[in-house]
Amino acid sequence: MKRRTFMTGGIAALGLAGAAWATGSFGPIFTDGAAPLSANSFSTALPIPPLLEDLDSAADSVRFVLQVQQGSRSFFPGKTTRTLGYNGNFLGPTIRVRNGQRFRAEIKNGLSQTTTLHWHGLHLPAKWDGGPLQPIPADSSWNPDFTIKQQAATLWYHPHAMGLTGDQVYRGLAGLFIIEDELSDRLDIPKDYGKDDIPLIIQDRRFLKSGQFAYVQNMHDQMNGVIGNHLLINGVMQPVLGVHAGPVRLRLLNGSNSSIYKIAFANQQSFRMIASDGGFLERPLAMNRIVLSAGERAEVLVDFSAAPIGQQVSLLVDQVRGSRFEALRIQVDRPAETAIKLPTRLRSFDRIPATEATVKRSFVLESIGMGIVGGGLSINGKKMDLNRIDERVKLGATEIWEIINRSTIMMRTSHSMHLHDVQFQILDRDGKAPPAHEQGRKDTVLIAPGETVRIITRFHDDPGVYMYHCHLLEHEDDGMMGQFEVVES
Ligand SMILES: [Cu+2]
Repeated sequence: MKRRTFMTGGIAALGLAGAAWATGSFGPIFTDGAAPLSANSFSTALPIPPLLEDLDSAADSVRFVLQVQQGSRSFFPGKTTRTLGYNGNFLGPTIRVRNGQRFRAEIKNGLSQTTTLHWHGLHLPAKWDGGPLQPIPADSSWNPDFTIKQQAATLWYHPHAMGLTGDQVYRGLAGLFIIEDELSDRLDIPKDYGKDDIPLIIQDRRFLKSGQFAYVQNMHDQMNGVIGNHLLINGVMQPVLGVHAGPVRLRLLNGSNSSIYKIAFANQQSFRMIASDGGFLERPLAMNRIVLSAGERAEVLVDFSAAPIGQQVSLLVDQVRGSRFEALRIQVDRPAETAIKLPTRLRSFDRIPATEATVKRSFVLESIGMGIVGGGLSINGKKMDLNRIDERVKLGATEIWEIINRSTIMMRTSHSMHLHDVQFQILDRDGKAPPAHEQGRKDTVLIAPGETVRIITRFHDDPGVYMYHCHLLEHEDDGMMGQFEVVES
């Protein structure tokens, strides 16, 4: 059964201002008790996004085609929801590449509006970043061409057009981007995609009674993000995944617009985290729950070796402000198919010393002039302006960025800071070293209300203009974004 506590805590946490907005028009949105809610009730097999066909026959290069298109899907019996997808109705195929390969793609925009395609987490030349500076107008194509220069990691792709990101992602535009390398080949871990190496794109949605998505409905949604009351895994509600009685690797993506998820098993089963946003950790970390903010990823290993055939384990996803969902049932349905001896060490990891940084910058995330024209969400008191470069970074520099979530009683929200082009390391949270699972490579980091997080990164190569922004997509679209230019000195 789904356990629903729709908006509990959410409204309470908002205080007076939130309550005032919340009494406005939530519109005809399905909530508790509104039937029909459960389309599937754990009868649908978890769909696995297919691996996108590489159209290039050479080993050292790949070429992909993605068609951005409109579609529809029935999330509820008798209701049709208008959706967007890449090469399909909702979400997109998984792109898998190897470090060192030349990467070419053709992105065909079949929509009636502009889109872009951003490679989230990829280190790449600025002109192929796919941010708001690289629009793909309706009925046109975009042909990125660059070399993968990055270690194995679970990344993703999604649109990033100015002011349209949240809406287009909500309607279905997102997919996984997996990089493999010699280390991921060598490690004795599950790596059979779709069998024991399972991608889980976790998202939530709200629907109107008509069956259409209920995207931003009011100012409350804009300021706090759109929090759904239905949970999707790989685009479906309440799926079932059959696994072997052995180790299984889950590649978790919080692909929601603005939710922060606490993810755990109903039986408190422990798992081992092996990778963060940008690749493998130094060693597997035993955990029994993990928090992912919007845009973050984690790879975890779950060992079902001791589970009897037929055992069922539920994956629970808690919205930090909102509902708890039984998101996925995992059923051990066959004997072990691999004899993997999970490693105790994954890789050596060189932490960037704070002393290497020559430049320190501060970024204050806050709301300004609430409710007035030009007000809303900002970074350092400024809203995103495509005609303004906010920060100039010298090519080759190592920098410390201090990110401050200046929350107020009126506007108390977490943010999810994302930098394009680079993977960074978290130096500290409010002056304290981050927990072990946050000590690996990161491109997105949760900043709690009132918290200050310091990150460090090297801006190696590739001059040009990139974005930094809050990955709560309603915040990003409201202007909580800026541009940094990597310049040759
Ligand atoms: Cu934010």
